[in-house]
Amino acid sequence: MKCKTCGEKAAINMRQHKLALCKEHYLSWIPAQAQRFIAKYKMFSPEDKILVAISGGKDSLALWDILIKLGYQADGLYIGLGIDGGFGYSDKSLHFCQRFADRRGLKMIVVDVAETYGSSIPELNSKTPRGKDKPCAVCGTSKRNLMNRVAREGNYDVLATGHNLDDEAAVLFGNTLNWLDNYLLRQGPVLEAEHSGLVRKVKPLFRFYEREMAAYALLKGIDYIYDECPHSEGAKTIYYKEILNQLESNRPGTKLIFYLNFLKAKERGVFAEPEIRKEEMKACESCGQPTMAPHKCAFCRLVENT
Ligand code: Q46
Ligand code: ZN
Ligand code: ZN
Repeated sequence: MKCKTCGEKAAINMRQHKLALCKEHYLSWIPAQAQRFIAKYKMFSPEDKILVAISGGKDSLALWDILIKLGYQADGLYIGLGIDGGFGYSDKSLHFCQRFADRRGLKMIVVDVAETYGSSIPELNSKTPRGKDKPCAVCGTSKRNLMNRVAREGNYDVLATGHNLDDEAAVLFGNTLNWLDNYLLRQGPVLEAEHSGLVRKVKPLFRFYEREMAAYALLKGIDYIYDECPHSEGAKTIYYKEILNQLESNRPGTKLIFYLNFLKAKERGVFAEPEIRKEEMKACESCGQPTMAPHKCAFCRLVENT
């Protein structure tokens, strides 16, 4: 297989795009594509201050790398969840993020949940009525609150996350199987702030396959944590990813078509907009962030319960 641009030996063959590229041309193709998507979906401009949520995994570190290469002002945000899993998952992931930032002289903000709020995510979870379940619901609530808070306090214009096409297609698959129209309505590469206290969220990698991001990180020499969070094991999204991979291997491009046609259907107004939102949100009595709850937001109730 030869590179389509220079005819040298290809480093990657992307059947879904009918495109093979060598290392050099792949490493310039990915940022150029990312820039095309950033512009097409009006994610942000060079004047905007971007906060990138980083986990130490390949996607978020590749995203940060690409944004810096494209000349954007992007700082990193690492949230220390205090997840051990028997091999120090959180400590390890912090180490990869810190090394990435230090080597490139980038600004990284670290919020350690246990240091700031007195309990780690598994500890906060153990004190809830469903404390024996996985901590993912508590983790999600906490991450959303903290990402928004840091972005607002630091005057960032936009929060960028490293979700790739496989992540997005798997979530879409689950939302569609269960016909969760409220979730479908709020799924997309750009989530506008529904309230002045919320920051815009964007997913610049949403059109890249997971495999393309792994290849980018590898060829670019980005060191990242290979281990997944121990609580991700057995998650439904992993099962959905496997099913989508089977479909993809028979018909390359299936995931991309599934997701892009969903976005088109949304644009055509297939999903009705609910009447609620903006006006009904109030400031949390504790942290001041917008919430639909009557007094305190879900995160403050979690933290104050302990
Ligand atoms: S939610 Fe659950 Fe993830 Fe949090 S506890 Fe781990 S698997 S990190 S995206
Ligand atoms: Zn080439
Ligand atoms: Zn709050």
